[in-house]
Amino acid sequence: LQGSPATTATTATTASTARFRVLWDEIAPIGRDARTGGYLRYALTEPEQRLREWFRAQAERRGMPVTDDGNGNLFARWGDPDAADAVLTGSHFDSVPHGGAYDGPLGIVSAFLAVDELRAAGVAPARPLVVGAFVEEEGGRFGVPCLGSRLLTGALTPERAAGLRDADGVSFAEAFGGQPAGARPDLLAGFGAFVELHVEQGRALVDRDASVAVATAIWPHGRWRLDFTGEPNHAGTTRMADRRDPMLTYAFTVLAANKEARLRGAHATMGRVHAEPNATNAIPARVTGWLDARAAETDTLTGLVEAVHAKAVERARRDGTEVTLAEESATPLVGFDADLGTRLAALLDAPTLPTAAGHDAGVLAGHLPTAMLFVRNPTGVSHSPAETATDADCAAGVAALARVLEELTCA
Ligand code: HGY
Ligand code: MN
Ligand code: MN
Ligand code: MN
Repeated sequence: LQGSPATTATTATTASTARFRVLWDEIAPIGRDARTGGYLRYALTEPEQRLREWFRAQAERRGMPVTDDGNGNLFARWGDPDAADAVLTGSHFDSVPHGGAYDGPLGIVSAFLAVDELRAAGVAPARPLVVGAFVEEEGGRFGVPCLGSRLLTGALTPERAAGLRDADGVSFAEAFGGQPAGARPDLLAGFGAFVELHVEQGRALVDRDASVAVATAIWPHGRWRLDFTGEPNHAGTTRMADRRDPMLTYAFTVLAANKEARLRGAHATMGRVHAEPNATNAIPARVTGWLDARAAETDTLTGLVEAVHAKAVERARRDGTEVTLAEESATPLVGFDADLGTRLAALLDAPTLPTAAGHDAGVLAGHLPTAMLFVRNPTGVSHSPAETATDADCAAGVAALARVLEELTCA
């Protein structure tokens, strides 16, 4: 392999495992819900703001000046402020409601530790290294995933982002304190590559008995809002034959999504629902349900969503209700840079695997040579308090990231 001599290892040591634990313990308590053990780290709320302050302190501790892109994304830089081919690494702080500890933060903690490993090995990068933290990757507060990276790349307009509202009706602009800047091609032009380290959200690395893998692709995926409208009425006095109950149509649609996904070898769930007026003794006026659908190929995904919509409309006719479908966000198949992925898999002697999870790397892949590293998750569970990773595997992830960053900043 051309490139720099290997001065950083790609495996964990007792010392690097201990270093990981020390830094991890600084953020582990932030936003953790005592009842469920899951995390409530919604974008721009108090816990996530504390993590952003932690980010600034880490950068400060390493003499890395921090800038933001005017969209809520933070960047800490090691190296020449004017060089135009910086290597970016990082991830996100925000979580889904009661999500796991590692999804997002692991990529940021590992990035700072990788900087430490490079410096300890005396590596002097030929091009700058930037650690990034992207805002609202989960879409858990404002509903659009990868909001920060989509704003940065222009995939989402500042106007649409500004108007997005959370469950309390607070807009992104109000939470952010103004209109986001939107696309920053000037900033993007300064990056030569992006590498995101992320906890694996499945069991592939457990099955392969490996600590780290290199990603090959992200499945096409998206989220669609379905609005079911019926006739509000009394739960007791209304005859069954006279009811126009949108909850019935919604329930049928949930089952249809599951069935149509299984028929296609695709994935779908409707994990979020809102009923109005949401009263035990009232037939709802309206039920809003969100479909999360994903498939290995785009046309399979399109076929799945169309089939679910058609089944919902057909059932609505029977129930005397109405249903509309609106796409809230959709990500086409992301094929990571194959040459880069092959090169890194060989460098790390690591397996490669696709993922059905979305990431900021999936957004940036359309603008920069992009790669992802996955770290083994013994439960394979994610978006749940059961998500986990061992300190030794996390330290192995740091070593792998440091080796990759050395390769990309020195080669
Ligand atoms: O939803 C996803 O796939 C990602 O974890 N945000
Ligand atoms: Mn996630
Ligand atoms: Mn994530
Ligand atoms: Mn009454």
